[in-house]
Amino acid sequence: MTDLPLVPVPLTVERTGRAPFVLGPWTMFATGDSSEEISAGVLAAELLGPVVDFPIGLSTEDLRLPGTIAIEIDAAAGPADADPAERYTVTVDTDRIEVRAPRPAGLMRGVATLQQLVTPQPDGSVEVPALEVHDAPRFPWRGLSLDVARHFFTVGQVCAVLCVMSQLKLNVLHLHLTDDQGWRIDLPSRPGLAGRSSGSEVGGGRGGCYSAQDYAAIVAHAAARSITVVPEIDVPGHVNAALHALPELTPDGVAPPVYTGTDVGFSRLHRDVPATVPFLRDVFGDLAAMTPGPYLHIGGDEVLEMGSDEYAWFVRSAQDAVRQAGKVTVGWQEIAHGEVDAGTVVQYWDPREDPAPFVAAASRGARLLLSPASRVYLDMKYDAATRLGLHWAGHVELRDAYDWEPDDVIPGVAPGSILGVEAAVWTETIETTEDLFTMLLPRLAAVAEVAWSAADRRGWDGFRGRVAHLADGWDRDGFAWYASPQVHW
Ligand code: TNX
Repeated sequence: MTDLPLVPVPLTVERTGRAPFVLGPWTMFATGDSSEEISAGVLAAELLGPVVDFPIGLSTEDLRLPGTIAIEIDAAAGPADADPAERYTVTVDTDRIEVRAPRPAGLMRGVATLQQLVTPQPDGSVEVPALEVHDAPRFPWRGLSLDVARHFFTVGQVCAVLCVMSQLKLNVLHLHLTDDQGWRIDLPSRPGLAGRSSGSEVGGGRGGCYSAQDYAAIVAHAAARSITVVPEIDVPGHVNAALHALPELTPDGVAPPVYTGTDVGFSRLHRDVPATVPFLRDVFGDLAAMTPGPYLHIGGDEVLEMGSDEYAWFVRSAQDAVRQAGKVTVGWQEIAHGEVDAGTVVQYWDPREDPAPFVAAASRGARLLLSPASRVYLDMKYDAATRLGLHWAGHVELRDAYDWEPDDVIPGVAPGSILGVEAAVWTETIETTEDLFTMLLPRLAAVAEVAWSAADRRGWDGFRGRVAHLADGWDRDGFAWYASPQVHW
């Protein structure tokens, strides 16, 4: 579709045949004077600076001057029939570049496109080919779920993830904040909880947790890139860390020990324990107050030792707590065994399960988020030789993460019920920044293209050629990546 190294591939790209724009120390960003435009300009300068190797200035006055890269809100920019939320236009001419979009998020997506178009030349100069891009996403939710519970990842590490996400136009960071091995967020209503249950992780390492300020910093870094943070507190299973710190949540009042293994399904909350309802109300209330985005994730997965009535009661109670806190519920696919409200987001992950419950939920107005494990679980090994990762859903090589069609994942679901696609990286085996990025890259680029690009615009042959060009940027930014043998890097 295009020879340009753009991932995800845009809706339309047209080369104009004119001479390229040449960047130099004289180049300036010029933005409108709203704070959103200035923020987009600052982010653009931050993204392009390392590519060109000289600082690029920013002005709010010289929008039309030659040599400028204009960044401006323009209601008419982007493909007219697309949702205005993230659509954008990038126009590169010999003496000017314009990035225009109806909304700030679109400006961010346009800047990400521009970053991929900047091409260092053999003679040391830096060019952008003359062209016009009109672009908009296929799905409004293009996410990555990061498990910070099995192994803890610091604010700095999460910000590095946000950086690579924004380069790929992903717009949702889902943080799996609690699990059997650790409770990673300090909440005001349960001041001792994180303190008592965050000092460990899988394998017995140091663990860690986010203070309210840490979490606010993650949210702010995400917002600067027009990325929404969706926090998850996993109930009613995966709660050993909560039970360890708050023994009043157990029937016998006895705290279970810290857990550092990797089994799932052995811990649970109890409907008939009096502390349970206040716990749900308070932790989701706290999380809502700390989270500007509209969604809270209630988990709901892998509750192996609970009757279906009690499970359905938990799904009801957690959704009520989230709604009372003013947010919309997201839950793993199992919640479709309970009563799912219209508008609730059901996150599909396990292809081994009968799809009937989530097909029914969708027909009653639930929205589906697709995370099929055999495609987008980026903690799966690439192949048998991969040092890290699990393989319960098979091996996930780059092509597996790329070559699938969201509309075909769940037979019987109308395409209009699909809200988007989300990759997930569980961290039972993943400990360091290098581990994390080796599992994310290049597969996150594949998932990003599945989620952003129109079905008729993308294809494996084109993708494997284009993705090869991203590796220079990953090296420049210090992100480890896996040299999949399916690509000529
Ligand atoms: C399943 S996916 C889980 C996680 C594990 C993951 C490992 C889901 C909702 N639950 O608890 O970490 O598999 O791949």
